[in-house]
Formats: sequence, structure tokens, C-alpha cells
Amino acid sequence: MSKPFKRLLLTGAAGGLGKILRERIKPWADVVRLSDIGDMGAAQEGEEIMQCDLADKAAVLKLLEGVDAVLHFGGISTENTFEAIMHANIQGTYNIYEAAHRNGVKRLVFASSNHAVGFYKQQEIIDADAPTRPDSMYGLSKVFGEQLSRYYWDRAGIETVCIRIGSSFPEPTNVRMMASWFSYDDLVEALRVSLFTPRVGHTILFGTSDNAVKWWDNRKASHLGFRPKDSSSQFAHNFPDSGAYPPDDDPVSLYVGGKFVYDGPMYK
Ligand code: NAI
Ligand code: 15L
Repeated sequence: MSKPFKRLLLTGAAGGLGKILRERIKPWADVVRLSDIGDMGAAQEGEEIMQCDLADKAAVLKLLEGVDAVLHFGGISTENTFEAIMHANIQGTYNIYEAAHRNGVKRLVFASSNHAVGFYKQQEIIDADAPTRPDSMYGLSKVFGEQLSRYYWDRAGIETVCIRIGSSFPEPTNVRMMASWFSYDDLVEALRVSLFTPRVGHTILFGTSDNAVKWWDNRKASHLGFRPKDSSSQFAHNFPDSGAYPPDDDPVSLYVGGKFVYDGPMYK
């Protein structure tokens, strides 16, 4: 039986999420094209490997040739110098969108981050219309990617779902992640609805599981029909003090971005 896409591109394929997604997205495309600056090992059946630096415009132009849709997960994923972030996340994401435009690619999913809104307080529930409040150079680069994709939608009709991923790891490793945790299964479901909903225009989706503590309201993305199935509650026993959370005025427990508010320019 033929699959929905002929060729689906995943950037960041050597990364933590890329390694998980590599297997999970196979049912959606005849060929999954994997890309990263790092080593991705050998291509398995139904895979193509194209190693490149996202900041290399000519290479990225070739990378998007013959592609139906893109899951853009490549780039620097934590705080770093502006120069490094500019190279991978700003120049790199621009190259992806310009190459999408030139190659006629009409649907992308952009791995944005909670750090685009990391300076909101954890008690404030925000939705997609809340102004961005990045907590770091990294968060700023995600705001750039969100705005860039909005521009390519308005100007060129390229559709994007920006998923502001909370914390996508096997399980929460601290109290903050009880609210921000996004299970791998729920991430894959968010990608599925982002790729296969007929019209998404430009959509911002907050990427979390159905956790008991909620910071984000996803009603502005209700057309996606995203229904997370997991909850961090299954790990509550690991955090017996979380009932008293946030315990004090430490920025790590006050702000959505947690320790990124220290890693960023504010305290340097
Ligand atoms: P990761 O750091 O493990 O993977 C990122 C990959 O991008 C790496 O394999 C790296 O080699 C590649 N990369 C970096 N610079 C590159 C360049 N110039 N050219 C080509 N490839 C380059 O990060 P992870 O956790 O897998 O995250 C994937 C994406 O999801 C990132 O964009 C990250 O910002 C985003 N995200 C992840 C979250 C999480 O909880 N894991 C939370 C929020 C956002
Ligand atoms: C992110 O954006 C990072 O890519 C990831 O490594 C985690 O730090 C995550 O946010 C988080 O906020 O937990």
C-alpha cells in the first residue's frame, strides 16, 4: 500500500529526538530523508542520508529537492553564543524555508520551544496569541523561526505548524518537567496531526502531554484535533514535594523557561 508521502525530510536526525523519530515516522513516507551535521550511521531500508550543515545554503537547497514535507528538528537545542545560534538556527532555518520555497515544498513542522515564551511566569496560562517572551538567545532563535515561517505562509503560502515543545524526554527529571513533559508518543501524534490536517496555515501548538499542571492553552490550535494521551502523573511518586511547588522565588521555579533564564543573557 502506498504511503502518504513519497519523501519526508527530517533534520536533526542524529539528535535525541531525531533518533526516536527516525523509526516512528517511517509509516508516513516511502522514503525518509535524514539530515544532520553529525553522524547518522548507515541508511536503513526506506531511508536516505544526506549529511550537511544547515548554514550551507547550496547544500540545503539540494537537501529539499524532491521532498514533500519537512520536520525541521535540526539546530542548536540549548543556550549558546549568539554566533553559534545565528549559524545553525537563524541562517539554518532561513535556508530551510528558502529552499522549501524554491523546491515547491508546501508543509513544514518547525520544532520550536517553550523557551520562545520562557519568561512567562509558571502561574500564567497563555495561549498562542500571547506575545513571545524568549528567555535566551536560543529562545530568540525559536521566535525568529516562528516569525520566519509566518512570513513564508503570508508571502508564499507555505504552511507550518510550530510546535513549542515543552520537555520531550523519556520521563520528567525535575519538578518543572511535571508541567512541561511531552511524551514521545504524544510528540509523534502532534507531528501526525501537523502533517495530515488538510489546512493548517500557520499554527502554533504547545507541545505537552496531558499533565495535571498546565501552563498552556491550545484552543487556538483546536483545528489540529491534537489529543495527548500521556500524563506526567505516572511519575508523581518521583517528586513527593511537588504539591508545594513553586516553593520559593527562585527564577527556576518561577519562570516557564526554568534554568534557561539563568543561562541566557540576563545573569551574565
Ligand atoms: P539535539 O541537540 O539532541 O539534536 C539537534 C540536532 O541538530 C543534533 O543532532 C545536531 O548535530 C544538529 N545540528 C546542530 N547544528 C546543526 C547544523 N548547523 N547543521 C545541521 N545539523 C545541526 O536536540 P533534541 O533534543 O533532539 O531537539 C531537537 C529539536 O527540538 C531542536 O530544534 C530543539 O531546539 C527542539 N526542542 C527540543 C526539546 C526537547 O525537549 N528535546 C524541547 C524544545 C525544543
Ligand atoms: C528545550 O528547548 C531544549 O531543547 C531541551 O533540551 C530542554 O531543555 C527543553 O527545552 C526544556 O525546557 O526542558
